[in-house]
Amino acid sequence: MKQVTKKVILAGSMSVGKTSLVNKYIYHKFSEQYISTIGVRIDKKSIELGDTQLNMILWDLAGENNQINTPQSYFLGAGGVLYVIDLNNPATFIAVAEEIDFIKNKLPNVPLLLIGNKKDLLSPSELDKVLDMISITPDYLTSAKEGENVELIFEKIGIKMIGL
Ligand SMILES: Nc1nc2c(ncn2[C@@H]2O[C@H](COP(=O)(O)OP(=O)(O)O)[C@@H](O)[C@H]2O)c(=O)[nH]1
Ligand SMILES: [Mg+2]
Repeated sequence: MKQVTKKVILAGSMSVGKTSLVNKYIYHKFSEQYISTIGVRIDKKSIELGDTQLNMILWDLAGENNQINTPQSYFLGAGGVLYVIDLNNPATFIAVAEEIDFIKNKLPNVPLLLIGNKKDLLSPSELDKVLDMISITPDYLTSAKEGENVELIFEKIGIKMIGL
C-alpha cells in the first residue's frame, strides 16, 4: 500500500470548535468545557483511501487564528486546510471570504474546505437564515457535539489531498 503523509491545518476564529472536531474525530470525545488550547496541538491519524494509506498530521492552533498572529510555521508545508466557522456566531464568518483569500494566497493549490460547525444548536429554519448570511456556502456542516459529518470532513480533505 502506498504511504502518503500530509499536514492538515485547522483554521478559523477562537471557539468555533476546531479542537472539538479533532477530539471527536480522534478520541470520540466531546466536552462542553472550553479549554483554550495552548500553542499548537499536533495529532496524527492514519486512514486508508483507495490503495493509499494517508497519514494526516493535524495541526490545531490555539487562540485567535487571524492573519496577524498566526505564525508562518503554522502554514509551512500544509497540504490541506479545514477552515471552521461557528454557524451561531456571525463574528466568525463575517470576514470569511477575506480570510480564505488570505490562506489561498499563502497556500496556492492547497485544498481547503469551509466547515460550518455547531449545527446542533440551530433549527432547520434558523439554519436556512444563517446560510443566507454567509458569503461563501460552507462545503460541509458539522456538529462536533453529536459527531455529525466529523469523520466525513477529514475523509473529504484527505481525498482532495491525495488527488482521488
Ligand atoms: N453545541 C456545540 N458546541 C460545540 C461544538 N463544537 C464545539 N463546541 C463548544 O464550543 C466551545 C469551543 O470549542 P473548541 O473546540 O475549544 O473551539 P476552538 O477554540 O476552535 O478550538 C466549547 O465549549 C465546545 O464545547 C458543536 O458542534 N456543538
Ligand atoms: Mg482550540
